[in-house]
Amino acid sequence: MEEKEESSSECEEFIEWHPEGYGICVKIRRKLVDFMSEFQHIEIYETANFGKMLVLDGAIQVLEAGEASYHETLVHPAMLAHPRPESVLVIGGGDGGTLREVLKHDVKKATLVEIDPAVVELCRAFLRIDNGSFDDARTEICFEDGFEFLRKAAECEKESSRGGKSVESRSVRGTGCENSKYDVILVDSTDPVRHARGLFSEEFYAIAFSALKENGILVTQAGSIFPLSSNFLNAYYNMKAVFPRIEVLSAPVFGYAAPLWGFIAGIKGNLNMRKADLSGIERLELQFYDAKMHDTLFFLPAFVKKALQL
Ligand code: AG3
Repeated sequence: MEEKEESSSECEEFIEWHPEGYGICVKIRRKLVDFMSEFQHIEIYETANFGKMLVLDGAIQVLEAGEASYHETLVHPAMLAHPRPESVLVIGGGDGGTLREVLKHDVKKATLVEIDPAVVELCRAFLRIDNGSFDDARTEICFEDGFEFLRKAAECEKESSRGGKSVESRSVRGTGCENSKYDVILVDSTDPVRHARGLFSEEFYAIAFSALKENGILVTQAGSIFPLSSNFLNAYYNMKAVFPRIEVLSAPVFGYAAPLWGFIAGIKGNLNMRKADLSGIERLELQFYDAKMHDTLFFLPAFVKKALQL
């Protein structure tokens, strides 16, 4: 296939329409990947002007030039609010962007639970935003449904507290990496459709709550906040039913058809996300998030506060 000029009118366009009747259109230089996996349609493009782009089932997940604000907001406020985040669980995140940011911290173990091995394989080879994080010694990758993974962990835990049968049950039912508790859980999923729907349910949040250590934080990407989406509201109320304290963060994510993207943090125990210790922020070498931005992430448009009764 011939390389095309950026300015060429022959460039193709990729359009993602939202059901509400608006969308985003990106000029494409060429398609690198077009693959139907067991779970979804995976496409990776080289765009004309904004780097590579990952699309799953027609929804843009990563636009290289815009992914920093998404991944940095999902990861760092929680990691900095925790005094010692040693054990981190990432659910979804098969492109490696979240893992890359997590590993900038001094963690002992980062477990990635991704349902679709093809996403990891293709992103590792063609998207390449993981910065080597898939091969980091602290990384453990499980190809499994995130909800199932945590459900098994909860069963394991119940059995071991009943009489120490956990090793047995682990070898029968699990992959072995579900047998621990986490300081931070990050849900980097697709929109709540098909296999990802459960990751926004009250039942999932309850299981995730018990998979956190005494002090822990779960952060999920939660959809568009402006316009205020039903996806966001569902996640918000389901999480609120489980966690004693929650925080809403929002950031502009270039590549998503919404000027503000929402993230919801559920806090367990004695942690204060707004007053996180930001002294280590400089050494993280970030593109979007810094100490001033930290405060900004917690400001919400008035109409959102009103809708959430804040
Ligand atoms: N996951 C959240 C993407 C949601 C985008 N939705 C959409 N385009 N309709 C992003 C994965 C990045 N690691």
